[in-house]
Amino acid sequence: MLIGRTGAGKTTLIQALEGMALDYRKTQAVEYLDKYIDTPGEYSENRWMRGHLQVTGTEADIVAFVHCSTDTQPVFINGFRYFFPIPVIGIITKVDHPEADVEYARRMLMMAGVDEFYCVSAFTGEGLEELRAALGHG
Ligand SMILES: Nc1nc2c(ncn2[C@@H]2O[C@H](COP(=O)(O)OP(=O)(O)O)[C@@H](O)[C@H]2O)c(=O)[nH]1
Ligand SMILES: [Mg+2]
Repeated sequence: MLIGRTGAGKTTLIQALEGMALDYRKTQAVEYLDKYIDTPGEYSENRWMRGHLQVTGTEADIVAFVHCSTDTQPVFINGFRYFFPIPVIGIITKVDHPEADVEYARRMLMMAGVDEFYCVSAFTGEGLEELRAALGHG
């Protein structure tokens, strides 16, 4: 299950991991795909929706906290990792971007309690192999 703010690159990343054409579409609801659960950014942005993420997370094997490398504000509250009693990984997206600040994203994810990170670009394909392998989709 991928979580993170609207525009972080969750849906595009799933398309890239699945070898699909990248096609922008706003995610309006929880979407159950073959190997992924995609979530709307609002679920991560609004504190009253956090419970929805926890409930949906019970259907997942791994939760990925997706933090965009161009974000200059934290997305996840401190220790949010501990809301989920299953493995959590951090995914830092858009590393191809000229304004990417991977270290900031990594620090924010660490404050959320994440200690395993994957740096990816859906546009260039960087990091996708490692991520697929980590998800057991290699
Ligand atoms: N530079 C760059 N932009 C990306 C990348 N992945 C997604 N984007 C752009 O970020 C925007 C939001 O992507 P989307 O996948 O819809 O984000 P979501 O709301 O988290 O599902 C779109 O305009 C994408 O084209 C990437 O790897 N690099
Ligand atoms: Mg989306």
